[in-house]
Amino acid sequence: MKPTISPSLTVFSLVILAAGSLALAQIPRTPSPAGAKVYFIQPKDGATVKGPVEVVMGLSGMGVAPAGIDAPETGHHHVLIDVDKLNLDAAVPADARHRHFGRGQTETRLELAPGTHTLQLVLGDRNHVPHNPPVMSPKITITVAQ
Ligand SMILES: [Cu+2]
Repeated sequence: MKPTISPSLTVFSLVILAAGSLALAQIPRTPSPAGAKVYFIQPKDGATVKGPVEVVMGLSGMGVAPAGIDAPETGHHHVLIDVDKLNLDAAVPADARHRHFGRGQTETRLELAPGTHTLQLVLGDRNHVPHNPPVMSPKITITVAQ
């Protein structure tokens, strides 16, 4: 009898291959609409402020939704403090320099050490992953007075 490859083994191999390539694939990013923008209403770029720093976050062209909510063209704010480079293909880290506002907050007060700091806003989808294209503010520089 001629040896044949069992069909179930072939299907099994294909499933393994598919699972392997899925693991290698990047986390899917949620599309953002053209023209969407996040920006600082407060503080202003170049401002010297007293701590705690009052931050007011603005968003246009999209809506604010809490993390975990699957609604089109929405996201939640993140403030990046003194962060040079963010990996756009992963969830925003959660630490002292990457602050999440996953309840949909648009205002906060930041306790920052006296001196110069950069702040940047990035919107994240329900999984905290930046949209595609990313909705990020320009980086602003502030000085926190003693
Ligand atoms: Cu988040």
